[in-house]
Amino acid sequence: MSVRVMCVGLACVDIVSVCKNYPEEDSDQRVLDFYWQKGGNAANSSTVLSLLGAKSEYMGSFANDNEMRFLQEEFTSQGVLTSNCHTYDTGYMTPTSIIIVNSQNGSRTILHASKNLPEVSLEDFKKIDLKNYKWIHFEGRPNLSGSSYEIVRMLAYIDEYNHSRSESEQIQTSVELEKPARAAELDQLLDKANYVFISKDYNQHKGLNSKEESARAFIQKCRKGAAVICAWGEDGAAAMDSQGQLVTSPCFPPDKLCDTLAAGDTFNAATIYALAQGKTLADAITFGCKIAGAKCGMQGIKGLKDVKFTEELQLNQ
Ligand SMILES: Nc1ncnc2c1ncn2[C@@H]1O[C@H](COP(=O)(O)OP(=O)(O)O)[C@@H](O)[C@H]1O
Ligand SMILES: *[C@@H]1O[C@H](CO)[C@@H](O)[C@H](O)[C@H]1NC(C)=O
Ligand SMILES: *[C@@H]1O[C@H](CO)[C@@H](O)[C@H](O)[C@H]1NC(C)=O
Ligand SMILES: *[C@@H]1O[C@H](CO)[C@@H](O)[C@H](O)[C@H]1NC(C)=O
Ligand SMILES: CC(=O)N[C@H]1CO[C@H](CO)[C@@H](O)[C@@H]1O
Repeated sequence: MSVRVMCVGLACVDIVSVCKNYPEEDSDQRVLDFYWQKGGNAANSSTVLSLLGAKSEYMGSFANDNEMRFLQEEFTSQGVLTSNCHTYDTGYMTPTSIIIVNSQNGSRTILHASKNLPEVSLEDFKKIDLKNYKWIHFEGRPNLSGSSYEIVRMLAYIDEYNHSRSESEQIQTSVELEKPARAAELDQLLDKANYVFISKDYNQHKGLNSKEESARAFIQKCRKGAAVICAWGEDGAAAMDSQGQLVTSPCFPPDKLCDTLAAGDTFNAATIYALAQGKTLADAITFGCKIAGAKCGMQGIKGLKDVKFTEELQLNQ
């Protein structure tokens, strides 16, 4: 079944050097490996959605530089549409992270460069034809535009659209609150979407110590009819709907743990994929944990394309 899902947020380029040791300052050495990789929460989740078989679209801002062309090629080869991205012409730079991996112990030192690329605005968003979408997911991004919080405005715009549509034509919305440092702004999104994904970091920053406790605390802040979903690393995930019904899933560890980066983006994408197909909250987070667990057994996310929905990964087992 093919459902069209859009993820709004950041795409960036990770420029990775894998070194024998962490380099000494002012030294000169060869690296063991070097590669570029597409990153950013929304970019990763839209890619996972496509790999799972959804019709997937990414919306974000593009600069007009080589890094953006790399990102676009990656999206295209992974089957993710990007035709509604606003490209800023000259003087803007794609957000980039220089990552130094120490091969001795896998430590990653990250140098973020994010200069001036504007966030997606309501004005850009209004150009899309909402009737093409079943689900729109927002990565909780900072509120940088001065007088208005564009994500709040985009969510309100979707609500307004939904208002005049029959239930089957309405668009489901979700937001992800991930970075505790942005809590003051991101908290504003809690009561603005139908599904709210809250990361373990974010919950712990609020003094919440388990997935169940987190779901119970945050559902109070969500709007009527909404659900909250809390992933909790090796402890799986929990979710609660607005009737206060709690559901949980354990984690599904791979045979051999390989790489847990982007596990959260994968969990969000797989859970949305299942929900968009009408699965229950309990089945959806279980599917999310299964796919995220499979991801942890591979390097990166591209291998998810080959994860067959074997019996173990069936939605309704
Ligand atoms: N070590 C692990 N083994 C298996 N699954 C895992 C592991 N770590 C995370 N996951 C899965 O990924 C989901 C998201 O993990 P989490 O650590 O919360 O994400 P992130 O750190 O990327 O925000 C979890 O709900 C779980 O299902
Ligand atoms: C890796 O080793 C470096 C020293 O070379 C140390 O500073 C760092 O904390 C280690 N990181 C991890 C994740 O073990
Ligand atoms: C953030 O958004 C609010 C509107 O919700 C606005 O009043 C405020 O000025 C914004 N702050 C910043 C730093 O952009
Ligand atoms: C996006 O996914 C890549 C793996 O494909 C990962 O290395 C990167 O850290 C992820 N980015 C984020 C923001 O999680
Ligand atoms: C699916 C969905 O989000 N529906 C909402 C659309 O917006 C109206 C308000 O205008 C809500 O009542 C619906 O729940």
